Amino acid sequence: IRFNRLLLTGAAGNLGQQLRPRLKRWCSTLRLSDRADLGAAADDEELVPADLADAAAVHALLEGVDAVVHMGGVSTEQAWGAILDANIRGLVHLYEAARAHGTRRIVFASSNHVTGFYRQDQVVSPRDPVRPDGLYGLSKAFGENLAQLYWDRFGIETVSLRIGSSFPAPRDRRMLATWLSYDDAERLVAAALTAPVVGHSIVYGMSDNPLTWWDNTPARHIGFRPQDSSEPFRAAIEQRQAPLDRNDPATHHQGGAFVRTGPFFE
Ligand code: 15L
Repeated sequence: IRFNRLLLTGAAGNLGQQLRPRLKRWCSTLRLSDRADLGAAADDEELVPADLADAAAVHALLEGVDAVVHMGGVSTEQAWGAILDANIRGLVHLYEAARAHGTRRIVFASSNHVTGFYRQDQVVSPRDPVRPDGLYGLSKAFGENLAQLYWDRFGIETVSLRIGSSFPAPRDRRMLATWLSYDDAERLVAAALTAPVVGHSIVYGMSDNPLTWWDNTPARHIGFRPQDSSEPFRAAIEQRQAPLDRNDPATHHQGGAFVRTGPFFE
């Protein structure tokens, strides 16, 4: 499938920067957006800076867009005001603009923190109840529910990606389970964009790691086949990282330190 115009939000972010050159093969024009600086436009790129909290700006952003890869928004536990603006208001603005402009599909960067309060001795599937580990995870659960509503009422398709930890390499023991390589992140987004029928589907984003807390079998129809693994990094991480503190809730829960991080409503 080839889109005429594909929008990548959060294009200046960690994953957005990785996806920017990799999404070009799926579209004639790649529209890039962020609040932060996007550099210069390459061939077949359009730069449209926008703040997700600005409804009019987001409305204009979606004009002429066939599909969206929504990496924009707050990506860590932060003050409630920032989460409210970008991840709650911003998502409503995005879906309303998609409805107004007839956008067909949105690939939504959700997060494993939607289910971060499950324990590390539980295997969770996209069908299990959510269990956010903070306001950030809660905002991503809202996003998934919003996506479901816009599919049920308006026929806009979404794949919600519950991304694990997408970095150049796993950084600690937890990421041996949650790591998603950049190449696998590209495979995940490509599968979510091109799977023929998705309605609203939820899929966990992790590489082919030997140890996993997530069961993606309900999302097999998306056709995501990770090819990388955290295994080659295991020995070095186990040697480097101090033994885990059994009294720390971060040791027991899938969300790791997110279960005890953040200003909350202060
Ligand atoms: C996330 O949702 C964050 O965006 C990312 O920065 C990582 O912290 C990741 O989760 C994780 O769980 O490791």
